[in-house]
Amino acid sequence: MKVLILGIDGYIGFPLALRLIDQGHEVYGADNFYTRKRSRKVNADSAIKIDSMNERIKKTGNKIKFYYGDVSNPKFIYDLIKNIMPDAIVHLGEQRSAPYSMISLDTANETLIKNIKSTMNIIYAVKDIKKDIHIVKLGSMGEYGTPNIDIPEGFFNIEYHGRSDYLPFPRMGQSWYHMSKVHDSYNLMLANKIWGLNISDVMQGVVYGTRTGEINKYNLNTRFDIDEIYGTVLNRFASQAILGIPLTVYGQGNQKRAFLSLEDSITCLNLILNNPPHNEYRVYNQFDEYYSLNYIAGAVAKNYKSLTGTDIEVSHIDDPRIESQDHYYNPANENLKKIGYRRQRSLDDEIPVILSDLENNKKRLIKLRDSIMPKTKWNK
Ligand code: USQ
Repeated sequence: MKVLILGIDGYIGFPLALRLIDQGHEVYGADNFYTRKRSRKVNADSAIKIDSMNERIKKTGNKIKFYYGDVSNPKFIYDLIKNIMPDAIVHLGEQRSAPYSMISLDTANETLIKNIKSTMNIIYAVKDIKKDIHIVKLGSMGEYGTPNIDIPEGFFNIEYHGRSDYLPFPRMGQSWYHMSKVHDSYNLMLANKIWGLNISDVMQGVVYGTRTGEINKYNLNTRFDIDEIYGTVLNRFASQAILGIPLTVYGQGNQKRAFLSLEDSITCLNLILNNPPHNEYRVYNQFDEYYSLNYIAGAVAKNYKSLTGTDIEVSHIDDPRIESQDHYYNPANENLKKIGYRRQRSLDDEIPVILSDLENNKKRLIKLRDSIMPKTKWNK
């Protein structure tokens, strides 16, 4: 396959590129290094050192063809697709932080407009240039929010006032970032309805981990964020354990979220690429298991204790977000299982590896200490 990865420099994009070149696919990638730049803007950085894109490509034996550019620029996307004529596009090139989108009107607009525009550019370019391209779009489990009923994969049967229909499941994002993904999903759904585009919309949970088989093989790290803006919860807890900071559980910690390891995330995207839909808008809920935040904090503390013999404190700090604290949560993830997904790495497989990688990067972690406590508040 010829695969174009938009956002190839990111946490998921780069390990996915390594997996695909390892399997003999032709890999093309685009990025404008937005996350590298924005992360520095909020005085943060990857806690694990990453190479420049040039160095990365050299270490793969020049197997990736890279284009520098912004996916929210229509001309860039049209030229890219005309040049490459890919079989599949994996769109990971969006602003991906919920807290960043909540800093100000500027960052909210930037997130909404750039994210929605980038997906629209892809939709139109695919429709105009090569309609059979498989669009794999990274959405978020957070699009659904936390309804008091089971969460299906995208659609559900509903009866109302004596009539029934099969409709999109309500989307109730809890940040402007998550709402940008909701808008993307509706736009993709419409693009399939009117032009028959082939779309896999991936509702991904929170990803954790530092490694995949190919990261080890090529000795090439992916970025790892731990700050309050770009760091996600389990990766942050692991870095706090190494720094000896009490783990920052927001609020009561009974909030439940869907999780999967980096290795499993790459495996799922690979399975999705190998199972393209035909004239279909297909939704995958991409996660392995769901856990409460208290459970995740407990798992990090337990693994830290068994590695070092030291107890780590779990603190409950004021929740900077507006989110349900104690709620029902039961999402389905059957569609990935149907195409062959089986968990490869569990929490207890992965947490010791993360802790050991972070211990080896302790000097970098110490420099990032000030970026850890949450400053971005939803109600400000
Ligand atoms: N949380 C803490 N302590 C922390 C950080 C976060 O308790 O130090 C809590 C949050 O309040 C939230 C949960 O952990 O309830 C998840 O937060 P997160 O920052 O790990 O994840 P989130 O903001 O939801 O976004 C991340 C990625 C996003 C992806 C999403 C999947 O940044 O790109 O779409 O995970 S999901 O969470 O399923 O929506």
